[in-house]
Amino acid sequence: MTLSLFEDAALYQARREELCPGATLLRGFAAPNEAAIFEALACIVTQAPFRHLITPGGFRMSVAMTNCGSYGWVSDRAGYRYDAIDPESNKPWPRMPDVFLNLAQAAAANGGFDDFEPDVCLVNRYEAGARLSLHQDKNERGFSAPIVSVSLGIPAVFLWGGSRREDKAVRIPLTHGDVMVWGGPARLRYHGILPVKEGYHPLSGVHRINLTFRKAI
Ligand code: MD3
Ligand code: FE
Repeated sequence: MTLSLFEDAALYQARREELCPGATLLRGFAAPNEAAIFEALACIVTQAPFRHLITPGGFRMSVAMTNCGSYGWVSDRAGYRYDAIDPESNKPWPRMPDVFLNLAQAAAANGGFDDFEPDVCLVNRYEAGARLSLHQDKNERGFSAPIVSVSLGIPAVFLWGGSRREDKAVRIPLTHGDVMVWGGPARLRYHGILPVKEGYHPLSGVHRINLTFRKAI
């Protein structure tokens, strides 16, 4: 039997790991909603297809990205920023589906952050070999809201660093359905994803999908 997001808070307690103050790992939290999540994602990518952005330094990112919500995270030769308009379509980003918003808010509350109002969901798609080097998320206007991250599809190894780039990073394996909440003192920690290994998942095929919910503005 599959329990809904709201029926199983007690069960999730058992699989909740507090990594440090402000950082909570909710193993399998998104799994009960996997079908609705992938349906909503299919609708988003018809309007805003995945694309490989160019970094300000001129490199093509190995991770393919799209967004939904009031804003989207974009990168080009001019820099990183949030934009209400998708530069590929010149139209607003697709709206954030209810299943995404409800999941992000329930996870944030579970991690100790009530009233999370994300205005962006960045969708990252990794194929074998794709990676995200160590960075901080600091393009947002403020850092009081948490970041909620949902891992789907094939597994990956998350690199969890400290508040300085040279701080030693811990490796955390992430699998389908895992959700992480990062707020408070954990919000500006360095983090990244090691090159993804080949794999197959029935819902995502050869890909890893990550949903990152943020309050950008
Ligand atoms: C820790 N994405 O899009 S999400 C990103 O799996 C990004 O696609 C990774 O980092 C991914 O910027 C990791 C986990 C995550 C997100 C934000 C954080 C971890 C974080 C902010 C602070 C500390
Ligand atoms: Fe990040």
